[in-house]
Amino acid sequence: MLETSQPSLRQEQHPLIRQLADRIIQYWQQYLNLSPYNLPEGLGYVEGKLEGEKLRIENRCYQTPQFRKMHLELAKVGNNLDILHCVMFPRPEYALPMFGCDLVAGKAGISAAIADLSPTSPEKTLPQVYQKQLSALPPGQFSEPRELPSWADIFSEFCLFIRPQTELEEQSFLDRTSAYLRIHCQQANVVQPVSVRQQELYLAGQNYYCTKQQQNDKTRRVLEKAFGKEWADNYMSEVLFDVPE
Ligand code: 18B
Repeated sequence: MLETSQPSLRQEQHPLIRQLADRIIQYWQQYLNLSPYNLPEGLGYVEGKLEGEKLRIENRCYQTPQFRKMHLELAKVGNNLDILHCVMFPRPEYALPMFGCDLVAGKAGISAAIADLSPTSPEKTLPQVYQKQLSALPPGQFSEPRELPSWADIFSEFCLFIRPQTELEEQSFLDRTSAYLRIHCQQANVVQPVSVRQQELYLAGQNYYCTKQQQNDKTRRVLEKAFGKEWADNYMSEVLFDVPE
């Protein structure tokens, strides 16, 4: 049996994080043919100390015929910080973008909600069918958009990066992110493999994405404080944003 029940940390997370985690697992089960994916030894569940507070990390990982690795991570720092992180890495045979999202909740609520389907093509554009479907979605109303940092040139024009102000905005974020994920899973089920030459180019696109994500100092700082620099380096390059061979 494939273990797809929710991780226990989930129960202690901000409601939006719980809902998005549920939705992600639901769509993965509904649309894709999941097999287990084994993370490096000892990195499924980890605990560290961040300024006297416990940092707990719970990972869920799957693979499918189209995706080399689909990673859902929940993290909790004491009672101060809840984090959801999700990335779907396509197999290089498929010219698919990267689905990624990050939710960060502090005591005052969600400070960062980000979701995107990021291009991996040499032109750094999304496939036309994605552009068409994403353009057709209802835009959602968000009163506080956030500005992307300088490393973030990997994201598409559909990247959603906001600080939700109300529960209604939280639900709009959930709806739009779910739609991104649904479109992506549906496309993955009909996509045809590309030539070996093209595969190299798309793999280079994934490499670029990972290299840029590894420059996120806000993620790195949380991990470094709890586990030390060496561990954080290894975790960012081997678990969060590993570059396929
Ligand atoms: N991320 N995030 O995943 N990050 O992993 N995240 C933060 O309110 C963690 C991804 C992204 O403004 C913040 O400012 C930890 C993916 C962007 O400079 C914290 C983990 C995407 C920003 C964390 C994690 C992504 C951001 C600050 C491992 C996008 C803004 C919160 C579990 C697809 C960066 C805030 C900036 C912010 C932490 C994006 C604390 C520890 C997949 C763009």
